[in-house]
Amino acid sequence: MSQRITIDPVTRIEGHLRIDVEVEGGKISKAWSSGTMWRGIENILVGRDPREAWVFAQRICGVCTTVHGIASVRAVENALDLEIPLNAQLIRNLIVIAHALHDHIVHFYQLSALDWVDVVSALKADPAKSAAIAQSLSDWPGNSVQEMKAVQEKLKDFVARGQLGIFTNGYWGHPAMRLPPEVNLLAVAHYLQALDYQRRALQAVAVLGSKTPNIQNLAVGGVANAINMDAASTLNMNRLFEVKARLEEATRFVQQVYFPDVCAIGGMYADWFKYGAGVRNYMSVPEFPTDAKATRFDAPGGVILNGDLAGVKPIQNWKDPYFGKNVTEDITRAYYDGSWDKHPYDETTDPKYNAWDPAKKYSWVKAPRFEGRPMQVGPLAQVLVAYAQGDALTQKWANRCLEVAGSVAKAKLGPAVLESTLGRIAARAIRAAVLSDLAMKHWGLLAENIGKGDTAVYNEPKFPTGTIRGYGVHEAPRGVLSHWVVIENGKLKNYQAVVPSTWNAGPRDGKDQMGPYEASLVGNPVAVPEKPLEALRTIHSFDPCLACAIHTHDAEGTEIARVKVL
Ligand code: NFE
Ligand code: MG
Repeated sequence: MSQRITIDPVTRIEGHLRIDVEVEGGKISKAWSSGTMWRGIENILVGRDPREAWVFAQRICGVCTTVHGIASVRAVENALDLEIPLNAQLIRNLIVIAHALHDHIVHFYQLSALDWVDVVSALKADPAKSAAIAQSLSDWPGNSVQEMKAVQEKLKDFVARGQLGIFTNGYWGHPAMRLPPEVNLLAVAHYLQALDYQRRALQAVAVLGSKTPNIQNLAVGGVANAINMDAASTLNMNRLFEVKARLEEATRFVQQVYFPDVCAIGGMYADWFKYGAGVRNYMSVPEFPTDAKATRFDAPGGVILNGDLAGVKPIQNWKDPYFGKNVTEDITRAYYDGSWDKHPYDETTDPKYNAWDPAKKYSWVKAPRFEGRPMQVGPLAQVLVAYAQGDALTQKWANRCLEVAGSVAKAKLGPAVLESTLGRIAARAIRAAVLSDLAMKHWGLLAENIGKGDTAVYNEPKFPTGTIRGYGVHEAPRGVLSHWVVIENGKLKNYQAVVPSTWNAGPRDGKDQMGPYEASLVGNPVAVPEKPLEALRTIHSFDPCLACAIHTHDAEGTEIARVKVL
């Protein structure tokens, strides 16, 4: 007999997501992913000046604010064929890297680790053993016996006062939780330290962007950071070194804590390399240009179909028609007026809500397609596409992680195991480690270019009469982001954002092809239907951001179990 479970809302994510699954014989047989809110920022942009679009677009999300600003200015620059100065590229790159380091640290510790780490079990740990395990993984100074003891005391105190706070509703003691108490304690210690180090990465964003969230320094044509080494209120030596110091702190945390934790804990849950692959088409776009014209990139883009790494097809640059021509969005199963699959330039966004109905329309998220196919985007796609193209940094960190996980699991692990729930989490740590190396490189490129006396940051845009079109791509923390603009006589006529969580969280399409969340859930085990921890593991591995994906409705269904979870 099959059993229906509705998880609504899915929490420890940004926004409102509902997941429905059918469980048969302890395994998920069917799944539906529904975004349950609609905001309409694309429609707000129509009629506006393209130079100010980024300020509004950045408000699409409170988590990845910067990325929508970046994609927006790149879209307008693409439509104008406007080159920006090298300093502007590099300052944008540094903001993007710093923001992503913060985002990845938060994803693992705050948003997904507690699906694997049992906080309550940490009370039983021997702090000396925890410290010894932590010290065997890296020489991070926060791995001392005193640190582990202090964290355990803090936890004991919470529990004694009946105040587990944000930890209250976790699935503690669930049979799928399998770490020894000592590993749980070290992970809780790092959870608390992560709160501090993610903040340091964001401080670098704030120095370059004037504030965060929602940076202020972007412009169509470049950035608004005046560069003058001799002035107090500009980007000067002090501020450059402030950025460097914060990036170094975040880098240390990523390389000495986040990366080793994920790879070692991954090895202890190695069976989760078997579940959650789902859609095995992957896409990423090139990122981190190292020249003003954006012809060379430090992270490659490309497409992999059906998990065929050897057949990877590159996306060369931000104007490559292979990407620009082949993206569509399908609304057959989404709450918009009509039933079509259209290129973003030709799309409309006409909200039309019907009751949640898995046989018809059931989500506010549109279903993006590439050459008609669902695509998985995100760190896993970034890592596989880069690995398959021989990217040295990605290969270095991916191989290191697979070695650590393999030695803990006592198995030989190749990159193919990354196509899984656990692989998605590992890929994020691998990507973060790659970014941490790139942080120093791009800081050096900026310092060197300024050292040559180049202070240019802006080229003024000029809008022609008539119609122009363009798209801006960005490899955001959750994957491929693209903004598409149609500009008529200097005003926005159409604005479409096709966002990472839209690619991954989207519903079925006109051909009934499932989206990545849905496909990845099918086959997952569920030990206790009232506590569907395993489904959450897979969904959280994508780090859903529904504010991004849909740019409040709550449907009532008939179900056996309806659960709210931490
Ligand atoms: Ni709101 Fe974002 C975008 C998504 S960054 S978090 O764009 O999805 O990954
Ligand atoms: Mg959109």
